[in-house]
Amino acid sequence: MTTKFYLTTPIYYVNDRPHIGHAYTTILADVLARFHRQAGDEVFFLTGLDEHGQKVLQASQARGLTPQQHCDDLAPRFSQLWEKLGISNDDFIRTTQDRHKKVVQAVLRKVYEKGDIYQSEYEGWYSVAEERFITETEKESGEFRDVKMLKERNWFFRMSQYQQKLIDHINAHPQFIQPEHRKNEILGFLRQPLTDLCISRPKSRMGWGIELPFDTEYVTYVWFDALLNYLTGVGYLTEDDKFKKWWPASLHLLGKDILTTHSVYWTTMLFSLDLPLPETIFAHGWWMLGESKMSKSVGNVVNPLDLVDQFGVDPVRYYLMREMIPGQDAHFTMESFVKRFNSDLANDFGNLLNRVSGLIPKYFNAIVPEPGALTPEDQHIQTIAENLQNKVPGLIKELKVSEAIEEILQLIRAVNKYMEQQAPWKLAKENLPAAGRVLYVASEALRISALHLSPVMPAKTDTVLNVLGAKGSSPQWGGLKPGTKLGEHGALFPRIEK
Ligand code: ME8
Repeated sequence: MTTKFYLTTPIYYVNDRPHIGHAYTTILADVLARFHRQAGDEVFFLTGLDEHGQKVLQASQARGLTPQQHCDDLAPRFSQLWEKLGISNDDFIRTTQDRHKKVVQAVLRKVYEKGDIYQSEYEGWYSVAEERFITETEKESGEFRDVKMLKERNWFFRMSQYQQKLIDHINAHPQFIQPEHRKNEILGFLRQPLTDLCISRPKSRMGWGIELPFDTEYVTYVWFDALLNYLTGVGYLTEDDKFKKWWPASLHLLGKDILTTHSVYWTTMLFSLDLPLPETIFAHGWWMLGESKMSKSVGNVVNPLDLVDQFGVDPVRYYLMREMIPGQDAHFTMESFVKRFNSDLANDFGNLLNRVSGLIPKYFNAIVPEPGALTPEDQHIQTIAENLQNKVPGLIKELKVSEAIEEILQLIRAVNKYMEQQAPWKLAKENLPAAGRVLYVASEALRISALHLSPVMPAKTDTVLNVLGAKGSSPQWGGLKPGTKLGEHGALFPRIEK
């Protein structure tokens, strides 16, 4: 039976070009999507852009463009970057698309008719930077910038009435908010009374958004609009079969900065719509540069394209996946990038390929030799390779991508060590079949590690599998066929010299 797996990234604001933080979430989602497809699951992977609201409006004004011109100009920078990074998303949603505006307006009508939306005058602290009213406690925390007192007539969503239902849901579904410590933060937040959510902005103050269907003087608050992309993307209210097939989402992947909007605003919106909640919301940590979060407003961002142009796509994907433990923060440094590249990719993985593809042509006419009966040393390598099949899927399910990679690298390191001990280059002179056996075992382990690494480095592992004539083979031991002619290749990961 195939399992369906619907996963999403946040839809990013089009207020500037994408940086490595956006690339990280999107690559992580892509790696998960590829792992699931490899395991035989049916996957729908959605990403896209958040194009309404004040931040986008301000960014367009700063460039002297209309907001729509600004969005149309910047959107390709995201989609083209995703293409360059090998992102295998199934759809790319933009909130200014008609299909989305229709869903937002239909949802507003439904929620309004249900009696979950009401109008009221509200006076309170408003954070211009965050685009929302904040509580007194939040103001005192000092974490919000551009705070001012604002009095306005607005439309509100009765979020507060769903507070207990949400708490009960979180407690009854341990997988719902991940990692555990983030779930506890949300439960802590929910110990305070939940207020209702202001879901409108008067056009007189901020007109860039989707008009409320029941009051044309207002546009929809950007978060109420944006979160609904997860429904639009799978055909809510328009393509019933598609929607039935994919909803609820299996995984919403996001950074910890937007966990509250997802676990509180979004879930109560879904309650109001009588729709099931996503299975898991996973909040990863931040990429930091020095002591600060990498962000456009701080201005300390690393441009993923610069790295990719210099070192290639797969090493960047590898570094981001290996270096961050999802759930914790990670520090970006060029030193750690170069170190990972040289040690894991050039010395371990690339070196194993070079050995195999250097020795088999030299002693066996580039034909994969017959292994014959395996020795205990060979079987040790076989066991590590076979164990990966049990370990990797479990780790991926828990989003422990970094640990999964480390497991695969341990196989590669074990094979390199085995090669040094067995020294097939010496064996070839005394006992050619024994050299053949060792080279078979090493090539087979290389094939299996390349298959396991392929969701992380699709292009480079493709090269390895092509060399071994093993594209599309299964990760079971014995998939490499003796008699296969090896292909040729260039340097897989040329060492980065200082
Ligand atoms: O919040 N480290 O969009 P956004 C890791 N439009 N991840 C980072 C990061 C960093 N330093 N900086 C950004 C929005 N991210 C809304 C979302 S969803 C319905 C609406 C990633 O452009 C991370 O995934 O500010 C974070 O949650 C997201 O970008 C925020 O992107």
